[in-house]
Amino acid sequence: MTQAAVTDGFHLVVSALKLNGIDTIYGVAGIPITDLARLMQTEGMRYFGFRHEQSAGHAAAITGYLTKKPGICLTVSAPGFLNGMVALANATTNGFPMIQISGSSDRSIVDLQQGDYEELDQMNAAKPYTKASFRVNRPEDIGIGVARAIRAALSGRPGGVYLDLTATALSATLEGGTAARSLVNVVDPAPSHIPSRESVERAISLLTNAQRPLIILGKGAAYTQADDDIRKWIERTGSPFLPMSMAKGLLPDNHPQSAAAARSFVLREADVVMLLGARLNWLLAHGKGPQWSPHAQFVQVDVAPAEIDSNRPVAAPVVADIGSAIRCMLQSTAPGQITPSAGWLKAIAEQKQRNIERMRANLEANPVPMNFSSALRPIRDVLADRPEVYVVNEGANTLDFARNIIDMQLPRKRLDSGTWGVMGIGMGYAIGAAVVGGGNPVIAIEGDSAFGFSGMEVETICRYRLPIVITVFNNGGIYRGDEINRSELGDPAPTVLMKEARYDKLIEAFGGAGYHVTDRETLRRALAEALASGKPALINCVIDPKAGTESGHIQHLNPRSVLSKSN
Ligand code: ADP
Ligand code: TPW
Ligand code: MG
Repeated sequence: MTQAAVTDGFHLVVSALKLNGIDTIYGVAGIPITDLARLMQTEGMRYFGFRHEQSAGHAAAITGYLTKKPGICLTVSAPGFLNGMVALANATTNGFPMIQISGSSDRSIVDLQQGDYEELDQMNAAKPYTKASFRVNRPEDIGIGVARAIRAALSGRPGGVYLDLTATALSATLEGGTAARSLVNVVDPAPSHIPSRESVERAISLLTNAQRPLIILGKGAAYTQADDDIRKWIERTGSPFLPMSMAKGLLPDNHPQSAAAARSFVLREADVVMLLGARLNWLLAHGKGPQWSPHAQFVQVDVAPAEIDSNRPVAAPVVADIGSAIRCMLQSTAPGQITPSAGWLKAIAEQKQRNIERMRANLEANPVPMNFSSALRPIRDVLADRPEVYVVNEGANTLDFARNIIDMQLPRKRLDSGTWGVMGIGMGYAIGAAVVGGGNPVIAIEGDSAFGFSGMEVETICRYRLPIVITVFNNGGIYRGDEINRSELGDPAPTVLMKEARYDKLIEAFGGAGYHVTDRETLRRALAEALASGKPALINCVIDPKAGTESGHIQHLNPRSVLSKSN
């Protein structure tokens, strides 16, 4: 920083962030951080003002995932802070590096609960949802506070960090020399974790003896950005691989070793499974039956030691960062050393073929009104020639179908509801990807319910003129649009939304391009035109209200009353 005779907390925050290479901020302005947002702009940072802190937070989280630098969300006190917390907690759950910075009210009043404006003990409220939670009370601690937040967000398993800045610290002044000396340039915030030699040898020996190996790629592997080595490793082992949803594209979905089209078969039959940056959580049925063989043995590469044995015993843990682990494994494995049995590869190929045929039939069908497959068909075709486009995806049926139908060709292009299956990430992720995604366009494939959680951010998208095309899969409801009200009163049923809703009109209110489509040819043209324009657009896709299933593909997690009339 230039050494003025005197500076203040606002300037120190900006200098501390810039010193550490952070130049993009998402937030909502208000007391006490309005001037901080202004100053960020003055000082050459990009500040994106949102309509709701949750979306700003989601934009920050996905920025962290895509750039391996903590994404920053800036909020006001109490309610603004809490609005951002869902995104911060979601970042922690998904392992995305993010820092939420919130201004806070006068501590002497807050701590005695004397009823200050927006009073809340934010630092303690944030603790259960974050990797770390800090409060800066004095301007001379801003440098170290920012440094601690960056290191906590990035090291080990990345996650969310909360940094509380009191109004007092922000406005307090400090002598220029003291201020400059208080700043901290964080050195090597995510140091490599080299695996032990024994752990690598144990893993290789298990894989070498496998007949039916399987490699599962998770978003930890995508986050690592060791794309070339991961590809080399998969090809060297000749092993079938399954990408978890956000790891799609790490190797292209049409790679011959992809077993995605034979997913349940390979989970059930594999004898040695290597988990690369994927947790054995609900998304993998906890590694247990009936989806998994009780005899399968696991290799797990993860930077978080406590993740090992979380759901099932792991025979060969490799605690390391994935980049280092894969490099070591490549060095210690000769080509041809790990070879799946021919029978295994043949069985997978046959299974894939059968499933691909079935899917092809669904994609060829052209029902009126459109269903999920037929509406995704033109999107899939358009994206096949545009691998650089980011795909944001949320909903239930809209999520399940799009995950299966839309092929990804490049790493980290698919951004979705993730570990929690959360609704509301849509516009935040889309904006974050548009901002830090190298100028590539974004398509958000949204259920109509899912879109509603962050829909007001279309104004933000239009205000910043971002190249985002939103497709709303409008089936008039959560899961389905045809549920009937079972009461005597005339209220709509719990899962029903307005069938006739014209989401396209919403974006027109802000100068964006709206399209209303009821068939797949019009959808194809609308999407091609919208993507080519590079301007904000929203395509309202009318989908058959009867097309979906309740809870999508996770119906088994949805408890139903055995007594109520509703069954
Ligand atoms: P998915 O949902 O795609 O299955 P998860 O979020 O469940 O993926 O798992 C990601 C795992 O990757 C986490 O356990 C996390 O600790 C791990 N991870 C994240 N970054 C790295 C890294 N650089 N090296 C090793 N493991 C990592
Ligand atoms: C924050 C529960 C899971 S999926 C979903 C909800 C409300 C919406 C499904 O309807 P949509 O998709 O988007 O129209 P489709 O194609 O099936 O019709 N609140 C939060 N997160 C979750 N997951 C829910 C509620 C839910
Ligand atoms: Mg819907």
